[in-house]
Amino acid sequence: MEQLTFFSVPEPQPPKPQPSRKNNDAVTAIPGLHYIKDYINQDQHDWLLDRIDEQQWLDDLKRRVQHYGFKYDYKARKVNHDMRIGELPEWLKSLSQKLYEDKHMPEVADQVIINEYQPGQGISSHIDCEPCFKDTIVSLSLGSDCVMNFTNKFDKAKKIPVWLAPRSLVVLSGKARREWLHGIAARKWDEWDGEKYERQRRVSLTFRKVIIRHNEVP
Ligand SMILES: O=C(O)CCC(=O)C(=O)O
Repeated sequence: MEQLTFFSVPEPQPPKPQPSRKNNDAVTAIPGLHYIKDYINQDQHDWLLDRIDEQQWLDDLKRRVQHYGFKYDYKARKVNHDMRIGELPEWLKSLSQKLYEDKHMPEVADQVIINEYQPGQGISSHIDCEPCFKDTIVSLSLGSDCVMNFTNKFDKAKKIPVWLAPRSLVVLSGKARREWLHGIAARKWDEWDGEKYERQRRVSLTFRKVIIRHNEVP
């Protein structure tokens, strides 16, 4: 009887989400949306998160952010040559290059925003500034799973959730980028197939190519 104490009864595990089928539905319903599971491996994931956490976070929004390449002005919804920070750091440059080589972006990204979401934090539904950034926008998820909600710009009743797993990529181009808003509800859990999933800290890297109008180049 005493020996039983050496064996711990495994904690019941929360059900693991099975998102692929539903994301396949979303990918069919939203032209220009692509979801790539396991784009990076766990070591690359952990290495990236370590690099990110070595950098300075800005906390002028409700969530912490880091801007690379160009600073983006959320209030004015603009980015111009004066907002150039410089080249992407090496650890982001190689990833931008890989996204281009893997044909997820038609050009090498020159702007990256890193968002950190603690449980309870989100991002309001939006379409990324169209005059600021070229067509394809790619976001890589680290840390927690979460649900990103897509809402059709012409028919707000059309809402489609997409499950974003850590190490996955979501690619927005064409209609997915211009005709669907995307956002993450500010809450501590997500619901999927009738089950609730608690969120952990999530960090995302969003890659964009800035549009610089010629009259703005010094
Ligand atoms: O967290 C994400 O995956 C998306 C971030 C985003 O939509 C943005 O920075 O505009």
